[in-house]
Amino acid sequence: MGATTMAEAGVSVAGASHYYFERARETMPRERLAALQLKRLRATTKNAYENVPFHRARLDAAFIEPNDVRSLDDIRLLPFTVKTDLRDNYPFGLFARPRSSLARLHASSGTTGKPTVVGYTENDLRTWADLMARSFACAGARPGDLVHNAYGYGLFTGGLGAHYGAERLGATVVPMSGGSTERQIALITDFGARVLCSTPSYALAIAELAERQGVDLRQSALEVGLFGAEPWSEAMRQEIEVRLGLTAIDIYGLSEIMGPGVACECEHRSGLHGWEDHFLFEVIDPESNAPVPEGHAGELVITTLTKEALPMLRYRTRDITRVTRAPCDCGRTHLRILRITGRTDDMLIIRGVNVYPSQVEAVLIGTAHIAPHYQLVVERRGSLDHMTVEVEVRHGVPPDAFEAIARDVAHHIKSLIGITTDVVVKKPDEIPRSQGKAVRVRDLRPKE
Ligand code: DLL
Repeated sequence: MGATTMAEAGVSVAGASHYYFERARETMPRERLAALQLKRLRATTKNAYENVPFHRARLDAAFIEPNDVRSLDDIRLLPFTVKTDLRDNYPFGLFARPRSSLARLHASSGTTGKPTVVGYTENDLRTWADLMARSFACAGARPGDLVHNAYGYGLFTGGLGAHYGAERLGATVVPMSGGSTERQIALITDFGARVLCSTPSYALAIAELAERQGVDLRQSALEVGLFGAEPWSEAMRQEIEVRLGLTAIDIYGLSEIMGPGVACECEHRSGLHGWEDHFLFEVIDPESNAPVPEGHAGELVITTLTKEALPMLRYRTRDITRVTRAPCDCGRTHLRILRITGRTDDMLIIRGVNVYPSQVEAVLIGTAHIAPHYQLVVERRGSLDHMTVEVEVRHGVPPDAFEAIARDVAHHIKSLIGITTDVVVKKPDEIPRSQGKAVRVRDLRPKE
């Protein structure tokens, strides 16, 4: 894959100066993009069919051969792949290449049973670094920038994914990983990082400790943050921007498909460009499995188009979003995935009302005296689910104000989301802080 198109960088689109890592690819006319996708979809289906017995058996059972894929709409002939398919074929059963020819493995933390293992060939790693470099550039990072990488290194794809992408861009990386927050603050300040990579919840934890230490990160060199790996709200974005003094950019990805860099916002921040030369995106109704019309919400389904080691056919991400193919002012032609509002498996049904944690977050962050840290505790009371919202006051709020704050928060949640909740107001620092993905829900309901 020809990656380095630095010579084409800094070109002008509609009067504005835009920087692309791979301009020709990123601004490719949609018809050409579709033709490239079809060619690659056929190759991917062939790779899966010929090299993964699991996929071959399922395609055979559906009487489909790779040659039957003649148009992009024919993707609907292919069966879906779900997370349990990876677990059932643990550890390497879905790999299309012998383990000995792979360059790297990553794995999910696997809170429920076996971890999910993913593998990469050298080419897969090269593509991943290119797409992460493309995402960095799209977000506003530039060659020569200092990138402070606070995504966790190790089996999680965040750390190494961002690391090699930043290097590929031509930036200087500080491979910090998560944790040691005090040290993070010192190095961000001393080295003069312009770009910060972390989960949005950890970015806030960094901001908070800095404020307590009397370090004003708004005066630091930080200008751009690439935040992802967990759902976050527009309200959270504003909070982070105000407290860190940077532009907060949303970046999306998942290990089963690659890792970070599947999609990323540009400076216009009106959806995340999904890199369609390497992935085919669909949005379906998670109940009926039928495609939803463009712009409607549904479950994001992704097919990899170039992955050698782990081709994925119609992977059910469980992430809920909408997409638009309308042109973007940045000149990129790749579709935009709107902010992920939650996961099908995160959805809570409280007395018949469907609620995502991110909706509660949006209400909390707009409320006076409340710090942007919270947990939702879900219990079964009789035959009904009940939610307790645990919030934390900002420093300096006196305990005799807690009761009124609790009433205020409960009232806002009731009027904006329509559910009745108990609200427990805690003192500063009583809600656990994350160094990676925040734990937003404590589900105490009996397991079915
Ligand atoms: O979280 C990869 C990643 C690392 C993405 C760093 C962005 C930055 P997994 O651990 O496999 O991979 O988790 C993937 O996290 O299906 C979503 O539910 C969620 N997620 C990731 N990015 C976002 C985002 C990485 N920007 C799962 N907004 C996905 C909302 C996100 N949810």
